[in-house]
Amino acid sequence: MKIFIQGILFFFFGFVVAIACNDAEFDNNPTVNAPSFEDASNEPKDAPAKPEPKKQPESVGGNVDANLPDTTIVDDTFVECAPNLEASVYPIKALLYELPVDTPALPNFASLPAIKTVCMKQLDIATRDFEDGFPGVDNLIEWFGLDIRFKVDIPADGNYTFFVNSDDGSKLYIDGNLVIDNDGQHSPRELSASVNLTKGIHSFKVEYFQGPKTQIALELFWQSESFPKAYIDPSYLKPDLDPNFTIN
Ligand SMILES: [Ca+2]
Repeated sequence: MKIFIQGILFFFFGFVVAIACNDAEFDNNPTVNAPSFEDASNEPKDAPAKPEPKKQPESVGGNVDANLPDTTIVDDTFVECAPNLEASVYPIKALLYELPVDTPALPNFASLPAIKTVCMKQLDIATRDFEDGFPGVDNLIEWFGLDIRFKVDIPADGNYTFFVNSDDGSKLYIDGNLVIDNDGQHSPRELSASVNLTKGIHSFKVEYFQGPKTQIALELFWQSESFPKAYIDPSYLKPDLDPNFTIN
């Protein structure tokens, strides 16, 4: 019996040693190969270690090449509106309308069906070609209109001058009053007007339309006795949260 047990132990021990050797050989393989690789590169021995190549993320839905740049967002002038506009960096909401070819001036937006709600960071579109269109809307780069709403937190009582540069037409309303009429089909044109405003929140509306492609422009500047002409800093821009001013 004793011999039998010794035999079993001997056999088992031999088996464990065989596996351990196998593992050791596997673990040592990279170390064994490494010197010959380094020697072949002729790098000085004291060269800093090469950084490990970045591990590629596992492909989830097909053969996506992780090295390709993300080209899905090419222009963030107009984006899908965030659920919480107050926390969004795109707080300016606009209803988008398709217009008939050869529209000569701003339409009455209330009489038209809007096709989309889009959001913007700022009215800072300097004159440029517009070829990227709107998120989720195909090939709308001319003959469209935007009814744009937002609030401005006026920092102090005073006289403010506003400037609107647009291609094509635009109108600026503050608290329901027409302040600048820059309407009509035209290349970039800047008009200005001054108004007295009290400190606090005021409602702004900018109506805009793009006539023939491809050039667009839509810039809103302000200026007061205490600061020079500039875009309205985003910290003064607030969303218009009117629940009726949206489409889904
Ligand atoms: Ca145009």
